[in-house]
Amino acid sequence: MVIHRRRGWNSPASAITPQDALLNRRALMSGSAGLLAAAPALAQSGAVPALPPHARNPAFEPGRALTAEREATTYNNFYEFGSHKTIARDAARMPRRPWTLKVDGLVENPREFDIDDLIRLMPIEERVLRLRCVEAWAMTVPWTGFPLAALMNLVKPLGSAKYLAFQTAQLPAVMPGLRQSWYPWPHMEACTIAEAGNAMSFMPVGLYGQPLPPQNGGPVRVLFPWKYGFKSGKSLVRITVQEQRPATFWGTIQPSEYGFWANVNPQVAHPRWSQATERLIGTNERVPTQMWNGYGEFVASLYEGVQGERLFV
Ligand SMILES: Nc1nc2c(c(=O)[nH]1)N[C@H]1C(S)=C(S)[C@@H](COP(=O)(O)O)O[C@H]1N2
Ligand SMILES: [Mo]
Repeated sequence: MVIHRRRGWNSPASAITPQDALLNRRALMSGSAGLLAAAPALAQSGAVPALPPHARNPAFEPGRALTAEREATTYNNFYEFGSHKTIARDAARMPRRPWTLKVDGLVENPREFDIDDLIRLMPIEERVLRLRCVEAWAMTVPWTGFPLAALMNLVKPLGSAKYLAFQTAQLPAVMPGLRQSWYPWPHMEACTIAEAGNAMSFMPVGLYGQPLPPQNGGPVRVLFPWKYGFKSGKSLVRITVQEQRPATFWGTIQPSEYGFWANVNPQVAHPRWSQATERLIGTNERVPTQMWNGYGEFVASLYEGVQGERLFV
């Protein structure tokens, strides 16, 4: 940070874009120490770097047309910004750099990752996936990210670990929804250690080839494509590995309607509406909802031993 205050170039500070600052630093310093030191300048400026090159994983063919990018990025649920769908403009005020994700609790290697370090460390790929909201709308979009299992392999859960708790950022200066004090902030969601190890559990950092927009949970969220959308917590700052089942946001507000498992099942109605079909945002076409949101071949075996639990609420 010291170098930031040095007058290494002639233009006034206000005229220096992050890219200029980076290039000037590279000119000023030689060797890898200089290049490494350049990274915090980008972070400090709030600029979000482009995603690294990555390939689409062909294992997840959606069997549906892509939702228009504009629809997927302007019709959102993100209660921190308000309990309506048009939060994108407010969410744009949320700074996505610098950003850290802490992983702690029952792990061998607890760590606080700078988001860009994490992206460098993880195997990044694109997956085109369906997302089914419990409100019976759905979208199909290309997410860039990494398997949650890859992150778990790095921190190494202990033998006593049973659950993961996902905590969303609380930024009162930009999140008007936090003033609705009857909600149990911060937004928490959870999964089991077995679910975290499943290949479908994904950590998106991008959407449509771009860094994940704030309204969709940038810079990093979790995504369980076979569960109702509310399980997929946005803008995460902390993942805690623990032995007890974590309390969750919707499970605390209305446990009879939003259970811990929340796996998609068209035959199990929400207490107030049917789950048999879903509306595709953008086209408003109505299509049948699929068991496990169509991902049964990957995830159904996770639940074979689970007895006496409401798996589909
Ligand atoms: N922190 C947080 N995460 C959240 C929510 C929220 O209100 N706050 N809404 C959930 C719900 S109900 C859905 S359907 C999805 C919507 O994700 P999308 O806006 O990217 O489509 O985000 C989920 N994650
Ligand atoms: Mo949802």
